[in-house]
Amino acid sequence: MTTVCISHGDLDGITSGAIGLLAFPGSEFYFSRPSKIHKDLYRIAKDRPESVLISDIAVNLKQFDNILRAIGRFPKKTRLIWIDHHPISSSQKKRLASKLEFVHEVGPCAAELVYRRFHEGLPEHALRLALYGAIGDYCDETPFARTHLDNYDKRTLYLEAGLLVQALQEIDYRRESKDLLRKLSLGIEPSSMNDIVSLAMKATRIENEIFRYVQKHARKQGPIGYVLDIPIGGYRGKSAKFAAYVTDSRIGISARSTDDDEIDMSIRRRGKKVDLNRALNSVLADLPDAHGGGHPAAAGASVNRSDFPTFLQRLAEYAGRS
Ligand SMILES: [Mn+2]
Repeated sequence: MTTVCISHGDLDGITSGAIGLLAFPGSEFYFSRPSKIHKDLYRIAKDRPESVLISDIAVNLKQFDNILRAIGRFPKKTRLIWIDHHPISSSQKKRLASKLEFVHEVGPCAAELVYRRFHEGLPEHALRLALYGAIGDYCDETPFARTHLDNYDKRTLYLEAGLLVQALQEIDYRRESKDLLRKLSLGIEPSSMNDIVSLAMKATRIENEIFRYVQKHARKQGPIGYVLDIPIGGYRGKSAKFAAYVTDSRIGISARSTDDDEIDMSIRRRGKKVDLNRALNSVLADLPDAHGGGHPAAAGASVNRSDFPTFLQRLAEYAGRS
């Protein structure tokens, strides 16, 4: 019988997954994401695992029924735990909680929630991993994070977490991230991983170039600053933030044209006025083939290329009202 941990590929996903491995030693580990978690669950159900821990995967509204069906495929005695911090409606939360152990809170990062759920018996370095996750997801102002950051020298923890945040910009998410996750669960510090340190330095130099690129190329529409097709993969969240700053806007977007004529966006806010997740729910509702969502401060969306101007205009109007 096996236990399985499933998590997301960003820093909060990796650290929450690494804490999961400490809580369920010897687990299989898989990366997933909201758009494919139902398929992964179908596949994993066939192995009839003893327990499954899912962390940092948002519950996808559009796949909700498929997710419930996939959960129904597991044997009765499989222990299913889903720990997440992305916004979800209370009715969906209730329905999910009737099928499995659903640990959910908006505010803390997933790594904090996984740590708090299993903290008894976890080694000391699990707590550091929870703090790296919190820093990675900008969730470092919760009572838990504040208290524990204060127990160490928080400047050192920001350095360690910063190395991970930066290196992840340059890492192939499936293979190398899995290695990284295993090392973190063993308690190896990022500053002791030579490959991570040099990737982090490389990523930081690239980031500085990107800042200058965005300074030159960002455009402004009302309260939105956006940049289209930065000439490098990744760095989307960062370039979105830069686009807001250099155009003195409340919302920043880094947009990328895809091969199938869509515009794929990372969206960040500047200041705390606009709830991006809510804004997208409202703005995307009647745009054909459009989808997106995320957190109040960080989100993603995708629209048909021809709808991009309409999208910008509606989002600008929404931001103007909030
Ligand atoms: Mn997260």
